[in-house]
Amino acid sequence: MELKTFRASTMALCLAEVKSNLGKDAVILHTRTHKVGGVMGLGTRQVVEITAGPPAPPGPRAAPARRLVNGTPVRDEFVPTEFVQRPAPAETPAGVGPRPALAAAPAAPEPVAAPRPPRLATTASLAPTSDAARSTLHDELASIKVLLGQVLQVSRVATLHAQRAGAGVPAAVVALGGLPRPLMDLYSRLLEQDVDGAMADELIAAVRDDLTSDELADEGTVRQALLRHMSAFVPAVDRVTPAGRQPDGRPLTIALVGPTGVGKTTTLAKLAAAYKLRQGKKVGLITSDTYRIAAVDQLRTYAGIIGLPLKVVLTPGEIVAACQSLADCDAILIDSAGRSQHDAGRLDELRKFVEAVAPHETHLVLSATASGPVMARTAERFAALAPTRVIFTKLDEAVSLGPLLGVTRRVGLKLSYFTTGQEVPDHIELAHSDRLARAILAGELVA
Ligand SMILES: Nc1nc2c(ncn2[C@@H]2O[C@H](COP(=O)(O)OP(=O)(O)O)[C@@H](O)[C@H]2O)c(=O)[nH]1
Ligand SMILES: [Mg+2]
Repeated sequence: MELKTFRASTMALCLAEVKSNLGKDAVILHTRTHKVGGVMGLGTRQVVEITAGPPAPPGPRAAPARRLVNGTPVRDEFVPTEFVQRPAPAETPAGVGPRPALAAAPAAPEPVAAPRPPRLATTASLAPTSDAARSTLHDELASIKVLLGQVLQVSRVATLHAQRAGAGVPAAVVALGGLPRPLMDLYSRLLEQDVDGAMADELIAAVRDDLTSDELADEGTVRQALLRHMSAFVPAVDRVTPAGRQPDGRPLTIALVGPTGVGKTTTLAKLAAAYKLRQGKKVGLITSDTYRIAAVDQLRTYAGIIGLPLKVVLTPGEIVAACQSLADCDAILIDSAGRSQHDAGRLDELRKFVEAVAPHETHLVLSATASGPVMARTAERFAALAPTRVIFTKLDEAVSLGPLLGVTRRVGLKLSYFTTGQEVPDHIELAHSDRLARAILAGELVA
């Protein structure tokens, strides 16, 4: 028989090639799928290869060969009759006696009546008579089970990925079929927790490159490696900046900026309480949030309870004077009015306040309850205020923490604090990369 090898990017295309070259009754002897190109397994291209020959002449039972039925390669013998819908009544039962090769099948109308039930193809006898045959059947069923599991998981991951990316499934996901189970599980976990798709790809590729194949089979080792890589994406300050006189002679001056309602005032009160009550430092408060009477009252109430001086300022000139009047403090904490990232004019006004003070630290406050794209856009607009740190608030209320990974990386600033509830002063903690990485995988902060 004259054999030919056909190659294409998908099985369907390759089969179409075979059909158009050798006809619909072509005999398929071998199929193989392999990958070409790409870097570290990502971006590889799949190539499907089919070796086929022309239809075999009619005659006694030919050597086992696969054939095309409606574009699907199947083994000729051992196809259980219940899976085959035959148009003609008189047909030799499958697996019994010699059957003509498909090539010689009497002009069966093509395609065969549709829709047809799924057809299983196996090389093992379904009624094994020997131990060897039983073992072959067992092995084949086991490998089908594994394959099916992989297919289901790849399709689950692909769906998640497509939802995240809002686009089709990238080549990287298609290439995931061969990922070890622990890595695949963590990959879907990242996507379930709303980690940006491209970032999840990057993390998984990094872990895979880091570990040996033995290590990749161990769930604990894979998890630790992933946490290490995730932590690297969310750098944190790791210590509270000590209050006290700074090299420029001024008290440590910290401003909080961010959109309305994210928790700036509450967080400022928590920080003030921590400096004063836990560290015994002398703290002064300033607010420029005079747009809402309630906003000043809110901070005044906290200042009264904690026992701190509060200055309310209306202009950039006044804020400089207020800082000078608090020069004997160890720390000056500045609250600001929330600014919509869509309101360029007011954002510019806030920028003038901040520039007049030149704080030692400006913390951008972002609520973890916002979506990744919203946080990213907000951070972009507030970049005009030259923030130096990021505070994530409301970690207790966020549905998933995955977006924090992408946002932190995009902003390129260290994390300073997380807040985890409404209570002043308790619901605040120093940011820790590892803790956040664990929380992202767990879906919540865990003790
Ligand atoms: N669940 C939860 N609520 C918070 C947290 N931080 C602040 N809040 C609440 O968010 C609302 C707005 O807070 P506020 O400090 O006034 O926000 P601002 O407009 O940015 O100053 C208030 O009801 C706070 O109690 C937090 O970490 N978790
Ligand atoms: Mg406020």
